[in-house]
Amino acid sequence: MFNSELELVSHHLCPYVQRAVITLLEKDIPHQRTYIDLSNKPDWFRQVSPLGKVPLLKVDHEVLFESAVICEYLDEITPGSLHPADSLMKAKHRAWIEFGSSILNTIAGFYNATTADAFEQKRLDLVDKFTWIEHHWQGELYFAGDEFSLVDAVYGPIFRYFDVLDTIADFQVFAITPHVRNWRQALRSRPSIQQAVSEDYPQQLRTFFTQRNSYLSRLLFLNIA
Ligand SMILES: N[C@@H](CCC(=O)N[C@@H](CS)C(=O)NCC(=O)O)C(=O)O
Repeated sequence: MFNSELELVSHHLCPYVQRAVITLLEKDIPHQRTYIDLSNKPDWFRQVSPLGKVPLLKVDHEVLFESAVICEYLDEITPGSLHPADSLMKAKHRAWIEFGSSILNTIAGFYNATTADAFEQKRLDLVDKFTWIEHHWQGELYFAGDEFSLVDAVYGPIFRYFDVLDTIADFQVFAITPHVRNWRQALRSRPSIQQAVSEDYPQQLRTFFTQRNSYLSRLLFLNIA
């Protein structure tokens, strides 16, 4: 079927990298992973990464960037598909994947907010975004029914943030979104999603949060004290 050597240039906490790892695992694709320090990017990485971001996928001597592109490529080179065949449905899935990226930006705003007001505003933005999904939910176990899709590969890493955030406080982000809560639970049980990060991911993410010098860092400090 497919003879190229694949290497995913990665970072332990990156949710965009996780999308690619989940796709690799779902499609059972042999690959290597190389982890880099994003606060001290190696020269070889700067030379091949146009945006200076992970994930990158090296395919023999070619380099792909942008997680959505990488996931679609991995999906296309292997049997079966994690995208719908119908063009309109495929476009819809891509749109909700893009929405997932905007949720990730809001999550970053949430853990970086420096004041209680800014933090609360980001919390409300998250509630609002998940409420959009709730109102448009047509899925069952997964986004497209019983079949796992690339949309699920995007939201698994999003929900994973809240597994750690839930240990700090109850931020009530999913209080009014029962379908989203069930979806979160289904994705948490999926082996590819569980295996997309290392066992010490929760501790690494907590450490990352404490280093933000943000409102959440202070909550975490109080939580530990
Ligand atoms: N749109 C990109 C976003 C990737 C991204 O933001 N990666 C972050 C880590 S999670 C990164 O590499 N940041 C390094 C930097 O911006 O310097 C994608 O979907 O691949």
